[in-house]
Amino acid sequence: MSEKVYPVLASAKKSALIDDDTYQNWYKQSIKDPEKFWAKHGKRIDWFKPFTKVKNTSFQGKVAIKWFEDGVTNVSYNCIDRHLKKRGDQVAIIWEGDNPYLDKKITYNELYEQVCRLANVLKKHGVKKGDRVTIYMPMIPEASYAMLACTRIGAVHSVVFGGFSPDALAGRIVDCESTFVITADEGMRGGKPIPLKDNTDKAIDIAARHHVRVKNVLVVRRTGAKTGWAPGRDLWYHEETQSVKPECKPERMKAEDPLFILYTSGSTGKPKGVLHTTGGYLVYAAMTHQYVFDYHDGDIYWCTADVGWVTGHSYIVYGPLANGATTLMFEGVPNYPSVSRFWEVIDKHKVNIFYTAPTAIRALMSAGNDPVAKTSRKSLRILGSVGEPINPEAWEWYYQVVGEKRSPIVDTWWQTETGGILITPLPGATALKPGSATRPFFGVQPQLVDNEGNVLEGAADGNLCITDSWPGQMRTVYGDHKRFIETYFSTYKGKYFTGDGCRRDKDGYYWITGRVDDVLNVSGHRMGTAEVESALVSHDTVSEAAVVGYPHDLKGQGIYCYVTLMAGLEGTDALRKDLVAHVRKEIGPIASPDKIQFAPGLPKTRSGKIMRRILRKIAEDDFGALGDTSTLADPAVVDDLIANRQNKK
Ligand code: 6R9
Repeated sequence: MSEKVYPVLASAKKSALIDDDTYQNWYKQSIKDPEKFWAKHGKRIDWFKPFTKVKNTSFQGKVAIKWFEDGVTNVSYNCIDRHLKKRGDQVAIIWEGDNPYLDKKITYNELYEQVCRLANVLKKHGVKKGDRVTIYMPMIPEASYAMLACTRIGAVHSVVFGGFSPDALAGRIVDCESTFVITADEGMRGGKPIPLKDNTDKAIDIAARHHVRVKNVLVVRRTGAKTGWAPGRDLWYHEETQSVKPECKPERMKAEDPLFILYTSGSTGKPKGVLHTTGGYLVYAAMTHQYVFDYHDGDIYWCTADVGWVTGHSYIVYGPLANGATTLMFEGVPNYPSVSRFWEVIDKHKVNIFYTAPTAIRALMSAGNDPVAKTSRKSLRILGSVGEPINPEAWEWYYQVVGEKRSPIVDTWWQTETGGILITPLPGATALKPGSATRPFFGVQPQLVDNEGNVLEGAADGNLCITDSWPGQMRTVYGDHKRFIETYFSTYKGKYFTGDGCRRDKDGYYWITGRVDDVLNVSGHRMGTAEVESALVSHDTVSEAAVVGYPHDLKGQGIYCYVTLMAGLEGTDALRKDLVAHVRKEIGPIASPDKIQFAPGLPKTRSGKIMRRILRKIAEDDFGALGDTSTLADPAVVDDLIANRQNKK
């Protein structure tokens, strides 16, 4: 790993909100007296009724996490209403279409009207505080209106990424018993339409078979494509929003009232409904957005994530809008119409802060420097990275070529579960090391433990835990608190276990080394090997499947599947294609297997456990170091697996 150090840039230090002394000071305070620290920073949002209690959290026993619990507030009020006096005419959202000739600017005044109207539509159709609303949308402003409208009336949104299949959407509708869906006729990405309404129709049929009946579907007309229509159930967004008043009083919400559910993959079973609540989440999202990106009033800020992921929730919508920022929302993809698109959008809208993912950086890096060099990028001040470890080569390219050494890179480590950024540099405070997420944010106490749970001090390599709560932390798995405790607080008793491996160097910098559980990170998207396996075995021809990740130049990790067919069947290329299509249909294109190896047998222990360690090594073409195979029930299967490996170098 690179150990190069880049000192804090003088230019970044000059204007910075937080310098290194302040960081050290605040960090110490935040650990020594979290009550006092968060009592102060909890006031950064407006409360209808101020909180008097700050922190009431326990990682032991039943695990109960409460922040600012007797405070009353509303998220949409904080993201919109409180800004109107000062910045009603300021742009809140810049929308840049997939088609470079399409864009739109929405002021805070306009955002207020749109969100109020939509909130009234929800109410008109019977959506009440606490009800779950599923949002399955392209990257258009209406996606943000939908999220904010839910928060205005206290409904709990569940945003489902537009790239997910009808089956995956149905599973998420059923799990939280959502009876109202907001979608669009189609989405547009890279010039290609995505049939969101048709997918929704299919998902609703599947959900009905599981006894969850969706009452209404509100449809935004994005492309004008013809879609199915169920009269009485389906409603046009443009008609409904005109039929209601442009004002809607924000609901009084307790700090610990549920705000949203976001499904994410774990190492076992179905995706979990990560539940975030109102007050602590918003305080943490807003505070990290301000300090991590050194956000100043008037900055143009662009996060390229999709609102279907947590990064879109916290750093396109809630954090920036709570801070009264101008947030750019991009409908398209980095390479359409050309690989200069990101840099052209930066120039077009004079973007100051740019936040993207290593997978995009690597893909654009592979297109060479010319597509970057022909753009100006003079407006850029801060660069950010999120979603997976950034390899030092990609970091250097981002820093040298994209940022021309003028912009610090904040490599931000966090998770759906954490609500906001936990380990990150601060632009004016932290010397950078390419590939390291560097130091903890205020109030965050990382700890490394070995596999037996022994605490590791100083420079060490281990499993990353967090020992105490921060306001943005998830509160439970929706409908399954036991699973919450088991997943996060049982591996190492009384600690939040992140599932990530991590190294701490002699300077106390953290280097995330990737997941240590059976979760893959493919192009920054989290996926459980178990999900891909169950998609594969649901195919008629498959009797057993085991899925592992392997290093992939562009995606970070690729998906390698070992498939055992039903007796008498032969593995052909046609069947491979069929299996790939099947997984795409079951989960979505992001889960497309990269390699499929037909395996007559899988390496198992005598108790029947698949030895994934061996499968990972073979997928990496590194079978010289298979380790101990003596516990295998049938060591001969390994020879066959090696002989037929799909990643031969
Ligand atoms: C925000 C988000 C979380 C997992 C996490 C880790 C990986 C995210 C990272 C990073 C190294 C970074 N991850 N950011 N690894 N450096 N800066 O991505 O949430 O989709 O839940 O994924 O992503 O493995 O555990 P989520």
